[in-house]
Amino acid sequence: METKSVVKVGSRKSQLALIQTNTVINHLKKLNPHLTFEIISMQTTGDKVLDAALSKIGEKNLFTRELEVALEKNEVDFVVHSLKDLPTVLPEGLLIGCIYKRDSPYDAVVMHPSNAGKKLEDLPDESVIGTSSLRRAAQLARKFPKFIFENIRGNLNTRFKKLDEDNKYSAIILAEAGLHRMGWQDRISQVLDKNSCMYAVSQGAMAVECRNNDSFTLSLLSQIHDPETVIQCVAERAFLKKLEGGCSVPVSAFSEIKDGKLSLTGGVFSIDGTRGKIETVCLDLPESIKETDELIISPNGPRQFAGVVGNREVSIATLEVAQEVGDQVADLMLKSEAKDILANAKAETAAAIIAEKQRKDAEKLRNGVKANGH
Ligand code: DPM
Repeated sequence: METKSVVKVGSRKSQLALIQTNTVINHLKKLNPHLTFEIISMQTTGDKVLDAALSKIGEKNLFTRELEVALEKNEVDFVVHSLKDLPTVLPEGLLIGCIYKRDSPYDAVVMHPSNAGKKLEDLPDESVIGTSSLRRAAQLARKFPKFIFENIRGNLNTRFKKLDEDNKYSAIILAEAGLHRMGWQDRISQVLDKNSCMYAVSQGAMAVECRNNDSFTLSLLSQIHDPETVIQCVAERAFLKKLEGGCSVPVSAFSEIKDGKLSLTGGVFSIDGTRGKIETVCLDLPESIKETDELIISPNGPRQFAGVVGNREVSIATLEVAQEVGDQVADLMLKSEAKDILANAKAETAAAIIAEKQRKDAEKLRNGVKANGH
């Protein structure tokens, strides 16, 4: 196996991305003091296109593509992502070498300063709630039909500025994990439980992507692969993968490991939140989640479960169950009215993508005309 003394790490340039990258690097440094880590940061399409909702941009790997190209070209050895931003199907030759111990998977409400101390239920009718997540808007519209949901984009710093200074939004909804990582936990007014808003698949977990033939990096990352997080995220990702969802449709999840069982609840909603379907599957996990004899290495590189590898701590048998739980929830959905809800949501999103493209083209044309002095 090739060894290295310098490990090159790709990251997005946003403050949150760099905080996440440094968390992973600092943990690895502690375990491997002889290694040096060098961060190579870059912008992704998701960072550049700030005026449209993610779901309207129409690409699955918005926040990851440029970094994956750097991996493919050997310019970096691994890349730290928010797992929820990683598509369920990764480019050939790349995989998730580890998933770091999950932070809070829940969504949190951040109020406009004039509503400090309030909860969503205290806000008046027609309050504007800022979110560009279809999943959050759909679920909250079910619970609070009196609110108006509006897009808010930009990195977390920009959103806070918009909330506090524009006086347009009464509150915005963000992942609790991101708020904690940025040190903004004091602004959280309320954390949403599974009855008001189930989280996104893999929310709160960070994943590290690397090349499937890079055994040095794979064994390095294996040290910080968190067994419980891996099992839950594989189940959640298998569910999303089978539904062929992404950030383009309102799909949500809730998973738990208790008394040797893994349970996953999945939710599928219409964009306006008027329709929804929730299904749960619970299966026994194998006696021990540890691999007893063989490591999960097949002739074609490590075996993957929704893009994730196992290690000595998480056996193939365990990941097979996790994948089965996700598949079964998806199968129940596809046999129910959720199939129709999903198809409609996908069609609506596809239409919104076309409308967004037309808006952009018209804008370009107008700007072009201006530039020509007409
Ligand atoms: C994805 C969504 C959002 C991000 C859609 C969703 C939120 C989009 C928005 C797939 N990625 O959750 O339904 O509100 O406009 C993102 C955040 C984090 C990772 C920020 C956030 C931090 C938390 C984590 C953006 N990706 O959700 O508030 O590591 O899970």
